[in-house]
Amino acid sequence: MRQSQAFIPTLKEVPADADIVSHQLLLRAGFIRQTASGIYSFLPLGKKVLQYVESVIREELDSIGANEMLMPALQPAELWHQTGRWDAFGPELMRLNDRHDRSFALGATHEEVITSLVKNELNSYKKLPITMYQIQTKYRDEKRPRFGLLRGREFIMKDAYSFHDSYESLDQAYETMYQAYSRIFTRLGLNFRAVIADSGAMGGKDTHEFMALSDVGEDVIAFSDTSSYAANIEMAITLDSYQESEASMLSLEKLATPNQRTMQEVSDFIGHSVEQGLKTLLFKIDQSFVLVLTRGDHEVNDIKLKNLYQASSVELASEEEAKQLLGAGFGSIGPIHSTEDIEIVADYAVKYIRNATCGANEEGYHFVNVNPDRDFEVSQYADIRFVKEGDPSPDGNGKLQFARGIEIGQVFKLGTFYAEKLDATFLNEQGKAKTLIMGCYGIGVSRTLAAIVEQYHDDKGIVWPKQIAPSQVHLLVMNGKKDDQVALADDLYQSLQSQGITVLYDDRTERAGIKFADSDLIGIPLRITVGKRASEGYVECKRRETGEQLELHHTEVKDYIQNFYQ
Ligand code: 9G3
Repeated sequence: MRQSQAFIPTLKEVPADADIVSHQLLLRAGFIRQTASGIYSFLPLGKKVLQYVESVIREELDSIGANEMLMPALQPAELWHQTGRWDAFGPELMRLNDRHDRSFALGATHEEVITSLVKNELNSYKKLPITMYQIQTKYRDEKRPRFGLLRGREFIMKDAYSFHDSYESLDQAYETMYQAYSRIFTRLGLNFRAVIADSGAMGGKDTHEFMALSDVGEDVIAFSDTSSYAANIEMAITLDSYQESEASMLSLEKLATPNQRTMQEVSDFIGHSVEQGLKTLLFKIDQSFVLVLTRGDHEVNDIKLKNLYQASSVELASEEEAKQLLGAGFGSIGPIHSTEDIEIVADYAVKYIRNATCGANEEGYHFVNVNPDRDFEVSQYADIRFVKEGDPSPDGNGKLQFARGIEIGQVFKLGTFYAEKLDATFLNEQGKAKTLIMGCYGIGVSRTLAAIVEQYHDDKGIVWPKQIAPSQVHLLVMNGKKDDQVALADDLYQSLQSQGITVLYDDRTERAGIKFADSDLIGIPLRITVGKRASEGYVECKRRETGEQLELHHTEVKDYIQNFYQ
């Protein structure tokens, strides 16, 4: 591609409304432009990189026998009514009416479409298992689109769906797809972790998320520093390696603790560590109140609470409700109370606390020497806390560390949720109609592109990994007015391309400084500069990543490039 004919509008300045590096650089290097909030155009260089990312995905999915197809973005509302998701999803699901006033969803995902398609076309166990995938534009009307391609309202996703006659078959497909994802993200050069995740509203059981490690990631993951254990923080667990305390139980006392509200304040006031405190929170789980207890230094994990109760809603009660129910505000509530019995659920760590402190359900008073099971009854002990850095890894191997990640892929075992709703069955060997079992698998393609830039850049611009750079060589001619330079550069442009090497040729009449700055921004791994020594046939070769450069005779250039890319 000649830059004199190319559409690569680079920017000198950092755009004001871009807060993360990948968003800034993709704009400045002329890869994308925002059309509306959360909606982007991919300019030529951005489209090229997108193509390479997609080709890696296609190769790996085709190699495991998945069938590429393409489904419509316009989805009839009826399908979403059948699965109950038309109402389950609110404004995030973009909807429109056609000229006959029939309702459609703009596809946020395609479980409904693919399941209804398979239902009508596939009816025998002989045709199972089968996996279909597409690389297609998705629409989700995010409340706060931000971070460029990382959280857009129109984005490109590879979504795959597998259909099975048994859970063993689903397990195999899940494992195969998991391995394919690992190969994809490894080939794309990403530093990623596959983490145990929460299947949430998706129903289904197992699910893993593929996280590209990055400080701008929205998710927090916990992983062992010495083993392969890794989980989304919502799901991360630790070894309940609490030991029985030898301390003997002291007698319960009520102390005045004026104006002491937080665990830290009360603990300091009483004179013991915050681990000796009993944190009491009043939750509304579905419609009933539950007192939730954790050790003073732990945090309640509402996802674990939700999964424990299989609840559809879990939220903190208001201070008003706490006062009505327990007679005190948040800083003074506790599990020892006289009101009608409220269920008490406690984290395992609470079981082993001796002589703890907790609110006395009276403003400005706390109990000390509180002992669970003696002074109050716990309906059930469970793992309901967030793990902390340094907690033992649940496999007993190492300690947990935290990192932030960008979710670039997820694999789900869906089970029969959609097939039941859409009555998608197949005839088994005995000729009996059975409900299809499904898996679904996503990769955020445009998000992955941004995650790569987050992991591959320096202070001058993007530093593309070799295998997905918009071209292999960036060829610059220093002075477009010098015939010998232009002649040599033109000759190299033709000869390299004839060898199948992709070249971005900066043949513009810009001055050298602009060309070098743009080249650093765009981030092509290898730069060939034709300058003063063109008359002797020599060019300069510079590696973008390391800055290493050397003079080469133009006859050596091809081998050097092929060497660099093999
Ligand atoms: C919606 C909207 C947003 C959504 C969904 C539906 C997330 C929705 C979960 C998935 C699960 C898998 C197939 C590929 C891999 C991920 N956000 N999810 O279903 F209507 Cl507005 O998309 N789908």
